[in-house]
Formats: sequence, C-alpha cells, structure tokens
Amino acid sequence: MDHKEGMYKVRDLALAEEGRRLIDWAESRMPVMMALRAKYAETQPLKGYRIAGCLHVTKETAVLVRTLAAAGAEVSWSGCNPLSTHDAVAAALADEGINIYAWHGLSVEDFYWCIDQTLLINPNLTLDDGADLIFTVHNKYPELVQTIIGGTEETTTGVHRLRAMADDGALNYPVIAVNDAETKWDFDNVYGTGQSTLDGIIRATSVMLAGKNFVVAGYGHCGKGVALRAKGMGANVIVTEVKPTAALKATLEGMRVMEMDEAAKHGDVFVTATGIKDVIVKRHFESMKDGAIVCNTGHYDCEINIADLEAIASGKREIRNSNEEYVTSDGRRIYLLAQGRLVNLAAAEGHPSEVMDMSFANQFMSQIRLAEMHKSGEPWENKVYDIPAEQDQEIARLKLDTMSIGIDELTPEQIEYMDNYAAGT
Ligand code: ARJ
Repeated sequence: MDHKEGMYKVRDLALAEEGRRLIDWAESRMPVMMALRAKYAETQPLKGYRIAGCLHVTKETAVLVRTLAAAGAEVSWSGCNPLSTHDAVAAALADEGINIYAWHGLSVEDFYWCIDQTLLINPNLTLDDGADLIFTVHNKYPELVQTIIGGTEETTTGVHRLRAMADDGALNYPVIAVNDAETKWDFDNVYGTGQSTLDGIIRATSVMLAGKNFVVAGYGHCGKGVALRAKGMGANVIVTEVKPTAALKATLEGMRVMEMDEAAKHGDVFVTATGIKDVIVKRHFESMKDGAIVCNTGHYDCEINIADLEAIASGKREIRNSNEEYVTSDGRRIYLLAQGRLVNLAAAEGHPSEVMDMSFANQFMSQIRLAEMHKSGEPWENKVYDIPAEQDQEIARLKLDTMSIGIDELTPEQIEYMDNYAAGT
C-alpha cells in the first residue's frame, strides 16, 4: 500500500504508468469532456473551489477528475464502492497530485476512512454517487455544512436518498440531481447498464447467453437496458416487477413477466436492478436450478440476500474471478457474482467511456453551476434541483457534433405552426 498522509492512499504507485494509459484511452472516447476541458481551462470557473468526490475510481472518472482540476478546482476523491476501484487509475491520479484515497477490495471500515480523508481539504462542493459522502458530512461532520455551497449526485439511488432527506427537512445544502438529466438517465442508465452488466456477467462466467432463461428484477431504466441487451444476445428474458406500468411496458416490449417466486424456478441467470433490498431471498434460492448464476447491478449489495444464501449453503469457493460457487445442502450449485455488488463495475469496467462522456459532462457543468450560483451571491434553497433543460440539449448537441451527426432545424413557419393551436384539419 502506498500512503502519503493528507495526500493519498492507493494500492501501488508503481501502477501509475498503466493507469495513465487507461485514462488516455478513455479520453480518446470522451470528446465532449475534452471539449469542455479545453473551454473551461481558459476561464477557470472552479478556481478557489475545493471539491470532495465519492464516485467509482475508473478511467472515466479520472477524466472527470482531471477536467475539474483543469477548470481550477482542488480535488479530493474516494471510491463509492469497495470493489469498483481500478488500482492503476487510482495510482495515476495520486501521481498527478490529486488527493485520492481508494484501493480495490477495501473493507467497509476503510471505505468510510477514505471518505473521512477526502473531507480534510474542507470542501466547499461535494460530488456523490449514492450519497454516502453527503450523508457522512451531514451525520459526522455537520460543521462542514457551513462552508459547503452545494453538491451533485450521480445516481438514482442517491437521488432517492437525497429527496427523502429534503422531504424530512434534513438536507442542509442544495444538491443537483445529475441522474435526472435526460442525457444521463436515458443513456447511461439504459445503454450503459445494458452493455456493462452483460460485460460483467460474461467476464465472470464466460457462459453463452443465447438460449438462457435470463431473469431481470426491476424494469426501470437500468433493468430495461439489461433486458434489451440480453434479448439481443438471444436469451429468453423474464422480468419481475412491482410496478404495474413497468410490468406492462416490459410485456409489450416482448419480455415475459412473472412473480419472482415463479421466475426463481426457471432462471439460468438472475440480475437484480431494483434499488430495493431482499429481491432474491431464501425461498428463491431454495427453488433455483442447479448451476443458477445470480448477480446484482443496482447501487447497493442488499438486493440479493447473501446471508440467506450462506445459510442454506454447506460450503463455497471462488471458482473464477468475481464468481463464487455456493453448494446447497441438497447438492445444488449456485454462483454469486461480485459478492452481490454492482457486477458491471466489480467484474467489468463499468459503462463504456462514450456514455460516461455525457453523464460526466452533466456532473462537470453542474459543479460549475453551483460555483456560479455562489459567485452570484444568491444562494439556493436546501433542495434537490434538476439540471436545466438547456444543459441537456447543449450536451446532446455537443455529443452529436463529435459523432458528425447533423440534425434539422425548425423553419420559422414550422415554429409558428407548432404554436398555433387554431390549426387543425
Ligand atoms: C464511473 C460509472 C461507470 C464508469 O453513472 C453510473 C451510475 O449511476 C452509477 C451507480 O453507482 C455507476 C456509474 N458508472 C457506471 N459506469 N461511474 N465510471 N465507467
């Protein structure tokens, strides 16, 4: 372990060169971020701001970190999941002078120690994925709230937590819900999760997906993405849901919908994508087929009740990377991937850079917006804010430009027609 007090703690600084190559590769796929970096390196909108971030330490996140630093910010960082840190990327960031506390496979105790360290810079902005950092600030270091002007949140689960906090009057500074940008949830959550989840399952198992009964729990944006891609690979997709409209959508999109109690008997592969705990529990494990593969792509590791699996297992062994074989007392083998943590980040590399390009453009622009709000001297309320619709269109337009895709423009006559409610048959 390489540790410099007040600066970094990473697995091995000697990995920095490998990490730099990974980040350079990601940069070559993230043209929107590179354009924003070039633009804001000139104007330094984040100069004088100290940002503490808690988000998966991947090559894509490193591009965000470099961009925040290029715009003038002082940055400190930790990972938001014990299994998603890429040690080479962490080493490269430490080597570039970023305060970073992250290594792969850390304990839950060390996870919170890392968050504590990132707060030593006395941040005035926070950047979360899952709200663990902002929650730590509120719970453990409430005095920091006085100098924090705002925060941003990356993911659905975090936005849920923050809205609940705001409803309780317990949120003590404004937060922008990056997740709720159209250029985030409609791309990252759907196509990002779809590809990276299958990538994680394939890396951990190498199984053929065609012909498998592939059970997806939850047909929100993430579950839908996974189901669509699994279907595209030739799997028979079964969806389980609690929400009637989501179940109907899944049905009309060609998925079979049934209760988990029934799906448990048929599934060859199970993926949870609900954001809710105890989606797969003891009675489900008890009815699964020999050889069933179980994993999660929701934010926290509570969707699959692992204690229940342990309770019915007579033994377990790691059969491959990110793949543990549990043998039940009646002799069936059940394979749990990535210890029930985000399979796409723990067993693969998370979403592809191309889609994180838009998610992180929203993060970056939202941090700048908070700094601008602060400079304007007109503070916001302690609420959860959406990103402005113009930001979505601007980022989408930038992305299209980098893909050399042109779109049409409305003529003045068309605009007039749209606004004219009197025009009918
Ligand atoms: C960093 C990633 C990556 C990646 O945006 C996604 C989200 O909402 C998360 C829930 O924790 C994960 C996050 N994500 C997916 N892929 N963050 N780098 N490559």
